[in-house]
Amino acid sequence: MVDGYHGYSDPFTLNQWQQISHSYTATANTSISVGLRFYDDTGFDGNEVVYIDDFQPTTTTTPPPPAGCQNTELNLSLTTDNYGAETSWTLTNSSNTQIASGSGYASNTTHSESLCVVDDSYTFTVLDSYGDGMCCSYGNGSYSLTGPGGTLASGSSFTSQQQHTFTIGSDNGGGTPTDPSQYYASAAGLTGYALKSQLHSIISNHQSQGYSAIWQFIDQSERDNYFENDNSVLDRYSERPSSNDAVSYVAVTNQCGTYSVEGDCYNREHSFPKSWFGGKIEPMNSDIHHIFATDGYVNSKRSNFPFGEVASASYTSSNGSKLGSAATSLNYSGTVFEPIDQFKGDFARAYFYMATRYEDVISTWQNNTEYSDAVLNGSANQVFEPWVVAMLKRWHEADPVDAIERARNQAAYEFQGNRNPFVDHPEFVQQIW
Ligand SMILES: [Ca+2]
Ligand SMILES: [Ca+2]
Ligand SMILES: [Ca+2]
Ligand SMILES: [Ca+2]
Repeated sequence: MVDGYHGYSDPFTLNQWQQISHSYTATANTSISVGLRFYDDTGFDGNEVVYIDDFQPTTTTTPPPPAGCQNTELNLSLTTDNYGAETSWTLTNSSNTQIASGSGYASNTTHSESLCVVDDSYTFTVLDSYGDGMCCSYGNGSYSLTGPGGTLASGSSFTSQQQHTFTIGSDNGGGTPTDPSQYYASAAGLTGYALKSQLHSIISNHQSQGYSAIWQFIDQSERDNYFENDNSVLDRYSERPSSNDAVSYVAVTNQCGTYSVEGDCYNREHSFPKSWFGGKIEPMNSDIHHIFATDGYVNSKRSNFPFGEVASASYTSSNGSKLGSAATSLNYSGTVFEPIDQFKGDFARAYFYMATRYEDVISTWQNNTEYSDAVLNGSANQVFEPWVVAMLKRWHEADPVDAIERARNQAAYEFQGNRNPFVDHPEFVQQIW
């Protein structure tokens, strides 16, 4: 015996094998004696048969600490919440090979780790096995991964997982996020419709995930982590930003379904109505940048009417979204739907995205319906009728980009592979329109 007694069997587990192990760190090359003891417990009268098999001493050599990283050193700092065991992470390279990972963390503790990586593109994924992220209902966990060029990935509040992509290369001083710093490089210096066309090239290679995957996006990334901060579905037609919601949706459970009143279920709203682009045509029909989780009933009230400012409402949702006749200041007469101020800019930037992503096909869409004609002007560059340009710019300026939209844009990028340029660079709107 070199280290006392270790590794007891469970006396209540009978008639089956139990594995018992103990590791011992020797201070020098030496011989070690291993002994086994059998205790007389209840029911053990000295005539029992005990089998011992597969005794396997193994040696592990701990490598000496590396004498400094010869490539690029990244530093991970991870602070767990009250459920540290739920947190894990992986780092994969451009061949999708996992090169580092971590799990099994103690709760409410901070772990620091240094990673030595070669030049490549990487995906850093943080996972939460329970699906409630690392913050802030049960403690305040967070993580950040930094390289010589600054922060490559950071976060705290998410659901099941959060992913970050970045590139380590000698040309950029050792680590910059792929998004969005390099994303718009080819548009540098451009303005006007030349800028818009270049943005079109940059964002046009996205991979449609299909309309059913929109449910998954909502489940993963369209949650209220901002207002009630209760992880319910963030529904822009029912959310009351400064008071308690009348309607609250549990992700997945409350997917539509049929509805007869507001509050019955949430669905996938094409903020840019699908009839305007000819129906269920991909990739428009499943493009997450203009599809939002909204109350099914309110969505049906909105129908395919243009967005606008309402003079006199015939219907008002629980958060004040209105359907009614257009305000005279709008320079449009007809029925319009007016979202609340908090989300007007969100929808405006979704429209600027549509005008840019689909500039190669959008000029014919005004022929599809009465309302697409009311909104679109038949051009590939300006895209919108003058009253719409004026209104969207007004909404864009009055409701600037916030953390909700930034997080959604990043999630959309990870979901389908392209970004909304007007969330990343709000100044592009003025430069183009
Ligand atoms: Ca809410
Ligand atoms: Ca609220
Ligand atoms: Ca907003
Ligand atoms: Ca028109």
